[in-house]
Parts: sequence; structure tokens; C-alpha cells
Amino acid sequence: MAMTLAMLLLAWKLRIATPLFIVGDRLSVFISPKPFFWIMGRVGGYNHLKQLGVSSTALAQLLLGGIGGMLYALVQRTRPVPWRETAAAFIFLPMVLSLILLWPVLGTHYAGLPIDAARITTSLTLALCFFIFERVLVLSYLFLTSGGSQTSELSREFTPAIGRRAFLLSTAGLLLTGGVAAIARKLFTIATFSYDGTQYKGPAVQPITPNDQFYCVTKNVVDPRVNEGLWHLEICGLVQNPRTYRMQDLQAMGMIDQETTLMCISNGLDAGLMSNAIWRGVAMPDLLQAAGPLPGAARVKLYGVDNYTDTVPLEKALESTTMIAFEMNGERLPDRHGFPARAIVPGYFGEKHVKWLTRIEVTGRDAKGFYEEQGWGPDFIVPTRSRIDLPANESWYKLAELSQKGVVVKGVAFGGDRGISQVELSTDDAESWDDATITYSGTKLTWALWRYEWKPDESGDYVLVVRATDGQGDVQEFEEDREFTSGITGFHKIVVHIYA
Ligand SMILES: Nc1nc2c(c(=O)[nH]1)N[C@H]1C(S)=C(S)[C@@H](COP(=O)(O)O)O[C@H]1N2
Ligand SMILES: [Mo]
Repeated sequence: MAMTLAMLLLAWKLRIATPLFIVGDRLSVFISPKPFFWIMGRVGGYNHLKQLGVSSTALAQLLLGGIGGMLYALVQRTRPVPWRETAAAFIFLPMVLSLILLWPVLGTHYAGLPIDAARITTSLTLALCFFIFERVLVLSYLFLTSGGSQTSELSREFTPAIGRRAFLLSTAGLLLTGGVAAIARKLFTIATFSYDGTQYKGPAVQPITPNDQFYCVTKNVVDPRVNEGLWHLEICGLVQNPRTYRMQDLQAMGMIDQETTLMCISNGLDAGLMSNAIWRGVAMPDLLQAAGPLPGAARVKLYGVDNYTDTVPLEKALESTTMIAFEMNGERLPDRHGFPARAIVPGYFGEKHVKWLTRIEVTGRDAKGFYEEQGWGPDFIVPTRSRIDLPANESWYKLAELSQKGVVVKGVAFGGDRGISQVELSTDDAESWDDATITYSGTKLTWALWRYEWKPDESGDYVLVVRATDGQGDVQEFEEDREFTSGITGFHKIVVHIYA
């Protein structure tokens, strides 16, 4: 409990990555998307899965601590255990195991320490936590059993002095447990559960999504809140001149403003994990060209301070529309959208737009990111898609009331970085199509908004379907062979009832 309390305090006050949070990150790369979705279905969503992850890590930790304590007590009864043995068993051994097992995720820091500094900080504080465990265990055992040396083995356990000490120790244990519960509650209030999975859809959809309504997806239980003073951006790997930029260096560079739509790879046909904003920042090729990619460079691996990673082909990173954004719709990036810097990779799924960006590593062709390691992909380019936002599925209208203005049908269409040239609506389940009006055409990198006035002339049940054509003239399609791990394709359909 003392060690767990120390970890929670470190996580809460100093935003240090403790096993409570990073064990889940370490394990989740081993769960491929199918079982991942199965487990998520079983436990009731990503938020529950995260809660399950943290609480089982905490329980496992307490259980291991308990077993360690019992083993120690058993040995202590037969002979005094010297400090170098308890230190080896309870500090050195767990430290070595943690370094080996958690190495890839130790470079995490939720206040934005650069990766190498974060790795050292996480390791040192972990050693401190194990030290606390060892000291509390040894000292409380000695406290419990001291002063009973003259009495026999049997009476030692039942003397009033021992009873008093046991009572005091238990009380201290209860206080620690209370502390753990109190800080766990505090962490819960700043956790991502309340907003992870936020969608933006429905009749109120605007061309530009307001920052506080922008869809949100994060792998984290507690998101980073980066301290800009600690933060920097590294360009490294297969480059001639590795470099580190502080925010003021970046802000002195030429800025671009670019409207770009983002969509999550797991967005359902009727879902709202898609939003549009105006991003301001620097062009990624400016930084990469200054660094000078070496022969053999094929991909670019982007790292967030939360130890999230993803990769893009070097060619894509060198396109002038691939950028590092510092502002969103005229404001500094909100914390949950990646303050102080995030990648914008037009035409690729949301995963690639790494938030809380702290390192850009130029790599060979085999580099993989967090979700790629899990088995997402292999295709990460957004296929053309469209959605009906109004009316809602299963809406009812009275025919007589539609004689003047009909049913207003509207929604969005998104063609990755290819733009949208046409949107069509069918009111007979894809038998025939009619042009919708594009009310907001956006740019090649954004969604378009469309509208259609439908005047049904008889009552009945209608199936409405939308389809879009991208800027290259390719009509949205259902790709039968496409794995869901590359994002689903198909058509959004709704049912509307018209009654007499
Ligand atoms: N550092 C970091 N970047 C990240 C993620 C993350 O968990 N950590 N999630 C990714 C995913 S899956 C998506 S869909 C987008 C969502 O961006 P948004 O929350 O700003 O809409 O961010 C991506 N970038
Ligand atoms: Mo995503």
C-alpha cells in the first residue's frame, strides 16, 4: 500500500509514468485487433477495458507485494535476513525485471519530458518505489517483532505488546489504503474516461468543428498535460544533422494555415469519429529537409510523450501538406488534442496524426507504430465515405406536412486528401440516385457538407442511402476484400417512415 500510494502520488503530482498505467500500454501491443474488439465487447467498451487494465495491474502489484512480504516473514523466522538480501530481492530483482519487461514504455512522461530523460526519470522513481516497499516491509516486520526476544516462539505471537504493535501497524495500513483510495479518486476525475470516444455528428454539424466538440480518441487512461518548458521536439534517426527544437525555435519558422479533416480508422459508417479544423504550424518537410535524410531512409516514426508512436512513409512526410500543428482554429492546441504540437497527415487515418509529438525519427522500411504493432492496417489511407446527419434513422413524417418543404436531408462526405466532387442520394435503397447540393465544398483535404430536399409523394417505408465521389472522380464503394483493420467501407443507410 505504501508503494502504491507513492506511485499514485508520483503519477498525480509529477505526471510520472508508473507501472499502473504503462503495463497496459506494454501489453496492448500483443493483443491483435480481433481479440481486442472481442475483449472490449465483453467488458463494455474501451473505457472499461482501460479501467480493467489499471485495476488489475494495481491488484497484481498488491498481490505480488503480499506474497513477497509473506516469503520474507517465513525466512525471517528461521534466520535474520541481512539488508543486502532484502535489497536484492525487493529492489534489485524487481528493478531488473521492470527494466527488461517495460523498457519500450519507460520513455513516457505525462508532463512532456523528452523520451530519454523520461526513461531515466521513470526508472529512478521506480527504484524509489521498490525501495519504499523494501523499507516499509522490513521496518514494520522489525517493529512488529521487536522486544519479544526473551519470550518463547509460541508466546511471541500472543503477547499484549505484539497485539498493540499489530494494531498500530494495521491502523497505519488502513490510513495508507485510505490515501490510495483518495488519490485514485482524484486521478479518476482527470482521467480520459469522460471524453475518450467523443463524437461529432448530427444535424448541428458545422463546416469547422469547434475545438471543444472535436472528436477525441486516446489510448491513455490519463492524458498528457505538457509543460512547455520541459518539452522539446527531436529530429533524429537516419539523418545527417539530428536536431532538437524548442517551441520558440519552431515558432520563429514560417507558419502555414491549413484546413484538414481527421477521421479515426475505427469510425463506423454512421459514427462521428471525424471532425474538421484549421491547423496552424510548420510544414514537416521543412524540418526533415534541414535534417537531411540519409540513404536507406524509408519511413518516419512519430513519437508522442505518452509513448504513442505511428509511422508514415518518408514520401508522405515530405509532402508540403504534412505538418506539425501548434494551433487549432486560432487557439493553442487543447491538451486533449495534443498540446503543444501534433502531426497532421492529410488523407491518412487519425492514428497517424500523433498528438503531444516530441520526436520524429527517420527510419528504414520496417518501423512500426503502436496500432501497427497490434495488427491494424496494412492500409491507412482514408477511403471515400459519406454520412447522413439528418433525419435520424427511423424518423417518422406525416405526408400531408411535407407538401411544401419536404424532408431536409443533410450530412457530410469525406474523400481523404482527394476532396469531394459530387454527393448523391438515393431514396429507394440504391436503385436510383439523385444529386445532392454541396453546401460547403471545403478543400481537397477536408470533408464537404451536402443537403437534399426530398419530396416523397406517397406514404411508405423508405431506405435512404448516400454516396460520394472524390475529387479524382472515383465513386465511393464497398470493398469486399478490405480487412476491417484497414478501416471499413460501405454506405450509410437510414430508414425513414412516411405516413398518411
Ligand atoms: N500521442 C497520441 N497521439 C494520438 C493518439 C494517442 O492515443 N496518443 N490517438 C490517435 C488516434 S487513434 C486518433 S483517431 C487521433 C484522434 O485525434 P483527436 O483526439 O485530436 O481527434 O489521434 C491519434 N493520435
Ligand atoms: Mo483512431
